Amino acid sequence: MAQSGIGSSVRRKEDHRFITGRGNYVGDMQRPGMAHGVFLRSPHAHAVLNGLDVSAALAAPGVLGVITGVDLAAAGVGGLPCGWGITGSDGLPMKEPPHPALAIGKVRYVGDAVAFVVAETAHQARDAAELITVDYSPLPAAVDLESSVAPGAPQIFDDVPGNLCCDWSIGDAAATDAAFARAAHVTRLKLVNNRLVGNPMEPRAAIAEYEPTTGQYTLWTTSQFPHVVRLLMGNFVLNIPQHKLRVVAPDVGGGFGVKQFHYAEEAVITFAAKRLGRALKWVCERSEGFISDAHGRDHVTEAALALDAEGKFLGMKVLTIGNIGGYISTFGPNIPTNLYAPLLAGVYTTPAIHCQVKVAFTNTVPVDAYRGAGRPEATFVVERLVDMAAIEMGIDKAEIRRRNMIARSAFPYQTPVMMKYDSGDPLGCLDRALALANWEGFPQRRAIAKQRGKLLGVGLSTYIEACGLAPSRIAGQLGARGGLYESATVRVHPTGHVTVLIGTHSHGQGHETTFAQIVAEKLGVKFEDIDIVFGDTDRVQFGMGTYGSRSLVVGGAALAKASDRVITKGRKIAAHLLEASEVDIEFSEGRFTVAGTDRGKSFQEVALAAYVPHDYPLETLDPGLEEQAFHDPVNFSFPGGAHVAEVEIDPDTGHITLVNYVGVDDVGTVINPMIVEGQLHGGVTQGIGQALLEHCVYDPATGQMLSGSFQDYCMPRADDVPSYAMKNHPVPSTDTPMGVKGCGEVGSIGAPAAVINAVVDALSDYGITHIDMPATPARIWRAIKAAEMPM
Ligand code: MCN
Repeated sequence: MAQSGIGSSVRRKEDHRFITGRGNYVGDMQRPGMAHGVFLRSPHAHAVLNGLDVSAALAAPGVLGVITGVDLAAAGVGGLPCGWGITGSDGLPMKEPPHPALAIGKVRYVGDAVAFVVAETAHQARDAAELITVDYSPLPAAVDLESSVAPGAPQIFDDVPGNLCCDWSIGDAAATDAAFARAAHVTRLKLVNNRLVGNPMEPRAAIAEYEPTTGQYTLWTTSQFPHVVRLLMGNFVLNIPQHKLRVVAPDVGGGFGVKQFHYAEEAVITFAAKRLGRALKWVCERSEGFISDAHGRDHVTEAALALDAEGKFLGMKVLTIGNIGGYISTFGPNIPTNLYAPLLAGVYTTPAIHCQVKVAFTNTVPVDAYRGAGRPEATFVVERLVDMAAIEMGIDKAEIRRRNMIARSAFPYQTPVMMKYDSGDPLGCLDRALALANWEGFPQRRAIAKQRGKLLGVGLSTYIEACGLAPSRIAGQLGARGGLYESATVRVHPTGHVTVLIGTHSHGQGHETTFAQIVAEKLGVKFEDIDIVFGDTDRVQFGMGTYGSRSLVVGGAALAKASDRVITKGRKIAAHLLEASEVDIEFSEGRFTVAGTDRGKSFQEVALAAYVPHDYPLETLDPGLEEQAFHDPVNFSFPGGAHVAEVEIDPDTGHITLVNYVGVDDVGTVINPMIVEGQLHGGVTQGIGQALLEHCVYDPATGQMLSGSFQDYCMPRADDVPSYAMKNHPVPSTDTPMGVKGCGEVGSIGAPAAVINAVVDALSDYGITHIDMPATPARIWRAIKAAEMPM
């Protein structure tokens, strides 16, 4: 069809309002009589909270009220629920201590909120918060991840011995031991997956309002899943009936996972709006976001790969400690377990894998999903191990991968760690990426760089991702406390214009464009005549939201299904109008025709007839043209690819330049190539940020965050990255309608290992075999000095 259908690089509809400053963000919104709130947060990582004296704050100018954890408990407010309960290898459920919205009895990380102060202005609220006296008795803190689960560590929760939320495992331990016993070579590696702060452009914010005459609450919040916030907050925390609670997530300026949790601030502000009888606004400051937005990654891993003499992988063993911080965030324990370990097979035929994960509490900000969530961590382990094995066994790094890759013809492929990959072409992606990177020409480039006194390194990473979260049945078996389907309604107006109501949430991914493309393609309606509505629980039926690169794979599939239902009904109406049998009606390019004739009706004529049914058989055909569909995927979606990075290092300073980056990615059928490319660029940049720049650092003794601002936490900027060359290598999914696979996270999955493998390659003359992320100039320089071997 049309130039705006599937496969065309239509310009993003939504960008007009964004680039002209007409976006509708929570922070900019005003409500009548609105007052402002700020949170007072703990300066201690771990302390007994003996009590708060709020009298001076209450007497301060403009102050309307102060809410504490004791007030919430007295009002029967519940703790924040966890959406995913995992089970340990001992068969016992994870330890799930209470997570009060405002701390009570104890604080468990720097940033744990202890009071909410409301005043006429935000400045007054901030000044008043400083007048609150909090009686803390500081305690030793468990901050360093490895020591937090070691004997003698400070106990964060009395009933969670050893700070262990769960000791979880997957895979066949005996088969893996047997594989190691017959190995010709074993490669071992210990690595850290560095802790990251999401830092979306728009900090979190919320406005809450309560209408006493109707008992209706409204919460505007920067959320990736407003319906789930309504369900979790209404049902579990505040006990508000769902029909009395409207949650709106309007334009949201980036989320990257950080906005996919139900946060304490949402519940507290909603509670306070009713109690104080005013509309209330809270806007998170950037520095506050560092200590209150859920963080990502943060693993310490020991891994081993067993190989035969030819470099064939026989088995892999992984022991990971995954940090979940001071409390369980909405999906916290699911990330270092279910979203991590089942991806440890990568794109390889490794027959035996065993992974044990110790999910650990620490006195740090809760850790949850961040772009890629678990899957970049898995890819990093696999691809670092494979590179090291190649070095140790003297096999070319591309060749060792080729020897072990799953052949295209072997799909669908069942791995030993649960996943059944439906489709893919790892070798095809690898070969194209190597060609794009001019892999063969690298030795020459390295020699030239050496003449200039520079160290050149090239790094390769393949990956496969499980996204499109998730088949409800499988998710349920893995501990999800709800299904993960998606819903869409296609509302055709009498004029043939279309409004789509969908349960996903676009906060940068361009759904207003790509979803309109799907409908344009299906119904033959002009792209401009289709609007996509999301993010409002009063307008949209239900939805699970956007994360895990699920929106197209799951939401888009629901949309395609609902569109097909519109065509089915349209066919009945057309048959009636054309006095033909329904089976003889064909639909193509926006026109219903009687097969074999030129008699037909346009989609618009049929839509009008649906609403103006003069001579309709009303007993068999309802008026109107609106259809709804829910889609529950049958499998995860498995995009994959190969990325190559080339870095240049100055051995005198450790300064590192990323000189080239290429990627060949299989995201199945592509709806909008330009948007996909943008998504890949964004993901790759975040992966590079993790590899080279970003690091959330805590003082291990005090639990104070040492990197709590952009002065100390280095986000990637345009001049840190080269122009990328990304190519699409589509292998349509066989388990997903339209053959699509997710693309929103793949870049962040492929990039870290490609970059670190390149850094290690550049430093190979020094015998350096590993460097932890971020590979900053200081770290590289120290590694060179420690190697004590001149060029
Ligand atoms: N698409 C396509 N063809 C494909 C795959 C996707 O045209 N084969 C399009 C989709 O229709 C959609 C976009 O690409 O417009 C991303 O699709 P998808 O892979 O379904 O991912 P989601 O829309 O579910 O977005 C979630 C994903 C995640 S998990 C994070 S984190 C992330 C990301 O998207 N956060 C982002 N990309 C982001 N981009 C921006 N600008 N801001 C964020 O917060």
